Amino acid sequence: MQIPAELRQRFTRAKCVLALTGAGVSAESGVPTFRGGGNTAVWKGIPFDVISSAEMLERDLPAVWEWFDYRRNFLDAIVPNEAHYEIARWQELFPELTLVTQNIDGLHQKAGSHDVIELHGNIWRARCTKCRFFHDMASEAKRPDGCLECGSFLRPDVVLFGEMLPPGAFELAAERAASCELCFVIGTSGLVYPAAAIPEIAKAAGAYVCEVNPERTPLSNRCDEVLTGKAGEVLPLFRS
Ligand code: BJW
Repeated sequence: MQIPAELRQRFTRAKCVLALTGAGVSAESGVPTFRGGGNTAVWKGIPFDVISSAEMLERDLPAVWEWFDYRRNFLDAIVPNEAHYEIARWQELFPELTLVTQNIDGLHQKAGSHDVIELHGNIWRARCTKCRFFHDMASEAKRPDGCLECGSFLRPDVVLFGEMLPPGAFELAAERAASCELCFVIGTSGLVYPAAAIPEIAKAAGAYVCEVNPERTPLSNRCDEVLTGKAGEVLPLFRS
């Protein structure tokens, strides 16, 4: 594949770029996506949109923890791939780069990206259900049993279906989307809102929007360019 001339020219000249990433960017690291390949992730017979929901948290917090503990253990051995590293390099390339991710795995940060806007939280943090105190679990072998501040129940600091996004996260991403020249949509099915509105906001404000995905998505038709392929293979092509 070759990067089309117009996109390459825009990439070379751009000063203000935004990238929205989703589960597909971590796929080449071995992290399963939620909906890829015609399948939907299932945990012990429970579809992920049921186990990862506000309703389930209310009904069965230990089951939700079991699902997230399993995933943290799995992610512990996972390392970033070329796509994460390439996006991290873009920080040096563009005067302004905003990285907005729906991923909770922390792999962008592991690859060196900073100031990442995490729309759906981070699996390596817990937060108190009462006082909202945050607990970093990345450096701890064992998850604390209760809040170290007030003793109340802890929950994963991730955004489940039916929950609000972290205060200010979407607003900041939307503001950056409205002022970027070039917007990349990488490895997301574009089905989950409000995250999927980010490229729409960028497009409406005049940005050139480029999707990178092996499959077409509901966003594809509204993009100026669709690069069909894996992020870890496509993104390095911008360097050659
Ligand atoms: C590759 C690749 C490779 C493979 N390279 N690519 C408007 C309309 C209808 C419904 C709603 C709406 N607005 C809000 C809603 C409700 C809901 C929603 O959007 N539902 C839709 C599914 C219909 N949204 C919410 O509930 C959100 N909250 C909210 O709106 O609050 C206000 C509110 C409150 C109360 C009531 C109503 C509204 C919160 C959404 C939170 C999503 N959380 C999850 C789980 C996080 C925790 C966990 O991990 O368990 O976040 S869901 C899951 O989907 C996860 C992801 O971040 C998110 C997006 O998925 P993503 O990243 O796109 O992954 P996939 O698997 O879908 O796609 C992978 C893609 O990669 C595919 O396209 C592949 O082809 C591609 N790929 N290999 C590049 N190598």
